[in-house]
Amino acid sequence: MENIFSLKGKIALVTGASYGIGFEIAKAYANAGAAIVFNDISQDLVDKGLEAYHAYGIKANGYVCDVTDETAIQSMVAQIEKEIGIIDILVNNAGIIKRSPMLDMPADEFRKVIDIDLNAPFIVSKAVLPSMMKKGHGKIINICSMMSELGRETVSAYAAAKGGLKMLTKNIAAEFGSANIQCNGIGPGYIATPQTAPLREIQADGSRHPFDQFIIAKTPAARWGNPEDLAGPAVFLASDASNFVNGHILYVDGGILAYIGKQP
Ligand code: NAP
Ligand code: GCO
Repeated sequence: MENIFSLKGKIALVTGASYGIGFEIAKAYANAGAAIVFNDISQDLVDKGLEAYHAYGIKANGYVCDVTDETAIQSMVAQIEKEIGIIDILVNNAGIIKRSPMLDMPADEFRKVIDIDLNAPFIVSKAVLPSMMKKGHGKIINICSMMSELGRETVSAYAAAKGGLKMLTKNIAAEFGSANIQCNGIGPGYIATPQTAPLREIQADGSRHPFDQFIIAKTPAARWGNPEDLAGPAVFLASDASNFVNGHILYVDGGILAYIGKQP
């Protein structure tokens, strides 16, 4: 059984993986035997990421690349293929969120979230698919969200993007399944990373942030997730153990989607 979860001999590209969820997924892949390649938006972040991987004894390869820039992504993938090898596993992790009431959100902010959270996974997937097809196998894992299924005030752009990413996942599965390429999603619940730090800030009176308390009440596990909680599901979807799983969004949410919420 252990072998079917092994990533030995595989090359994994995780976008936006200098820290946060992407970093933990890449770390799990390295521990499962994969060679790690990641990108981030600045050299400073890539250097910080390389140091962080090194601290865990992982020799990662980092590239500065904005995932929304198709030309830059195409040349980064060509460079990776030349320097390291063909990408077997792609995790479209890079993402941002803008929290604002819809009526206060300028259209260009909405577009920026869609660009990074939805257009970029299309761009990066398109860059890696041709070589995966030539090689006869591949894994694409898109990092979706609770907002792939649910709406909430102030996250209109993010929910639209993550809902679209769910359907892009199903479409890549449909279009490339016959080439032995599996495309699935991971839908994390509320995870403690820099992206959600504003929702967990301790209040002036020392109490927990109201949203923090809300999430605890909405989560059967009665806790925020940690990036490490995503490691096992991510390894499963990148490994031979999931070769007949395609177009599936695996929610790793402590039970939020199954639960009406704790009665007041
Ligand atoms: P994070 O801490 O904000 O990390 C996001 C990463 O993506 C950062 O390294 C960021 O770099 C990078 N990035 C942003 N825009 C980029 C671009 N244009 N090109 C390249 N890299 C870019 O977020 P996270 O919490 O780890 O989330 C990672 C993914 O999980 C995101 O897709 C997020 O939507 C999703 N997710 C998060 C949660 C959660 O509760 N945290 C739950 C569900 C889904 P910079 O620092 O330069 O921006
Ligand atoms: C928010 C949070 C969420 C999480 C995640 C939940 O403001 O509601 O940032 O969107 O990031 O996507 O799955």
